Amino acid sequence: MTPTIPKIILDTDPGGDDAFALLWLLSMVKKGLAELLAVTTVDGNVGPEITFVGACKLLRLTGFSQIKVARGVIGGSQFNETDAAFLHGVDGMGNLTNTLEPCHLDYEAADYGDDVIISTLSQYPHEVTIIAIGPLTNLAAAERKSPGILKKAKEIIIMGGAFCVPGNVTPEAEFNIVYDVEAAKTVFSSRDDLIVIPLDITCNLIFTPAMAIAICKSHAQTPLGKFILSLVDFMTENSLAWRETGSQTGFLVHDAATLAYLYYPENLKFRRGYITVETGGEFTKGKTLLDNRRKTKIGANAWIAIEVDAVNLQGAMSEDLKFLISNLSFPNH
Ligand SMILES: [Ca+2]
Repeated sequence: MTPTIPKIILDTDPGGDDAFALLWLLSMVKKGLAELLAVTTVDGNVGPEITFVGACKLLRLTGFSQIKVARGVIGGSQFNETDAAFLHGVDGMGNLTNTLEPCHLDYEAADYGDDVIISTLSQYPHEVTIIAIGPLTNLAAAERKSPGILKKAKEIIIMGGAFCVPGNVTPEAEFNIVYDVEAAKTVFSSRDDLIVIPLDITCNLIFTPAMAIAICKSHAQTPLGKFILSLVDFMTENSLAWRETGSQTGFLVHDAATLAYLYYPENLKFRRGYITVETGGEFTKGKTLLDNRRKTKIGANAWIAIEVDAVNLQGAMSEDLKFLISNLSFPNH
């Protein structure tokens, strides 16, 4: 059987690490190895209009402004503590988006993420891969509006959850899950073969300023080169301040690990399991749980990544980003 080019919806809340996931995916589009049908933005790291504008500007920066962008469904969050602007910047991307060309799409006129997911999965049943790297609000809204629709995806790859490591928002909870626990519960109930990339492995993916310099090399003065270098510096400084990487200089590219599942799976190992989400705990809301007791179990809803080859994963990402920055379509970039 000849492999087919993956048709993809990227559901994202840019987000410094979202930016690297999107750029890595665009390198695959550039190579003819991905068809990016839509970017559905979502309320998360920063508010819904800001994630929409950020995604649009990144697509424009890289010459992909023809790709459809959807706005996030409003009102999903039950998480009242904070967004993640303290880590990612008030614009989600290092306070750098004001240095980029203006947003080319109208937020108010954009379709909502749930509607785009429903229409796209209906148009291409069992052909579309959803990569979900933000809170699961849009996916859950689609499932509630059209029960069973998420089963029409070919596969759903989720960055989210923390099982045997501390959370990155509360002691127990990872951001994408705790930001909208009801959405997470809905999505984890939607099918039995979710692909879940948790904090347990993404906390090993420290992307460094030296890697960024190597990627940009002779393109350091181009708009994309400047953006990458500045974003990595910003994220690194904040990540160190928030002890995200210990003493290691760099920042965690959590979301980019989803791309490895599709294109470099040799870098990941998985186990089966039934993930449940704590939706009501006073101290543990947003915690993701697996039953590791040595007793007979029936049923599972996910494949959960448990090991990563961080060196080779980031090597693959770096080489593909080099390809992207060296092959942009317009002469002055
Ligand atoms: Ca994200």
